[in-house]
Amino acid sequence: MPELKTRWDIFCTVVDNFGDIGVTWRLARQLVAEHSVAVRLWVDDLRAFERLCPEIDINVSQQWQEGVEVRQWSADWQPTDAADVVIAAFACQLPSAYMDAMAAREKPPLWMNLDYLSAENWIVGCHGLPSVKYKHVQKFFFFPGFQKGTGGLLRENGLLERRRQFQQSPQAQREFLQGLGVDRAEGALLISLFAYENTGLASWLDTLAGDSAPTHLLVPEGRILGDVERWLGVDGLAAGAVHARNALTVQVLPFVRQDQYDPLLWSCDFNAVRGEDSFVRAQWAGRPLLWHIYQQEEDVHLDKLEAFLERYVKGLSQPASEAISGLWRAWNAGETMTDHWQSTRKHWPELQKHAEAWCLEQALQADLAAALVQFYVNWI
Ligand code: TRH
Repeated sequence: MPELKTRWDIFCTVVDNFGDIGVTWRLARQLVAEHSVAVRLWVDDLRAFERLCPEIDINVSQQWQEGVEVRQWSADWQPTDAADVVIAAFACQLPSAYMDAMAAREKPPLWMNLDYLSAENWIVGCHGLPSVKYKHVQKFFFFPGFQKGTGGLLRENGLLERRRQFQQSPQAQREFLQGLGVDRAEGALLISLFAYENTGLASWLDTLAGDSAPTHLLVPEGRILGDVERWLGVDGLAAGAVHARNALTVQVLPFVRQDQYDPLLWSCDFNAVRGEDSFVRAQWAGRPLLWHIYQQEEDVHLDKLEAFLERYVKGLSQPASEAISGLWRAWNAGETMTDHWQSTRKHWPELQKHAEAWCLEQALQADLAAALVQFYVNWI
């Protein structure tokens, strides 16, 4: 008799942007590909999903993508049986009929809340703890993180090896970039820019334009384009646009599918990223990065920024640590970037080495999908 696969349900509400679906789609695929479990991914907004995975048919309520059963999570919930493992991503509220279905199972499911990523220390104490109960079904906290005792980070099998091969092959990089219409100018520093609106951008672009060395800036279509337009003094920037200002070439890219975003990060010397998933992917790229953190009420995101920086700069010399921290703080405050960028460039080789070392250190932890499966195994 074939062994019955464990069934997992992942619930995702798209609050805004792409991080919620970005994380859950990545996790769902990895669980299927590497842990042979059956996954249903319930998503309330297939339009956001379609940007990451253009094969998604937004008019279909049930479809299979890369082995994952994708279900439209509509307001009008149809009765369905509960899975063995239930993940509510980012504290989303499950349909009440589904919670009843969980409680009606002979053996209740393992129910977890997959939380937001944070480098703060308190998450170690909370990871894996019981949370609320619905009837007799216990919910658990599951915290991704950068340190031992957390749920780790999403990292597919062989990711770093694929990245290394790509970065060692100028031809693979050239072909990939050419596919996006990018012809990298000889000797230019290649930077990708994915960020929220940012008043500090103009000063950074001024600095890059006035530099003695050339920079080629790649900007996937998104929220930062308005600031780029204002700086360039043009309207209606769209994918394909290329504008040169002194030493700086700005090129707008299409928003690439999620599996193409990795090679874009791997190709660049420096990546400006945001939110959660792109932030983690830039770390796996092994290159220096700049994080635009997702803003939260009462500025609690600033504590998260500092918690990450405190961890990240360990092992850097004092001046390099101050340079990169200063750059990140200025970016997240929307302040002038000039001096911070210049100081960062002074410590470039050290920051490059450090980015690779940080990546390897993080890869020593179990990845998040494996940690979830292990949590389930320990729980049974
Ligand atoms: O889009 P984000 O800002 O997402 C979020 C959400 O706002 C969420 O509500 C919030 O809680 C979280 O941030 C912290 O940034 P993030 O997380 O990096 O997600 C972006 C996704 O888009 C990621 O999976 C990478 C992907 N992406 C592409 O697939 N193609 C692209 O061209 C780019 C630029 C990104």
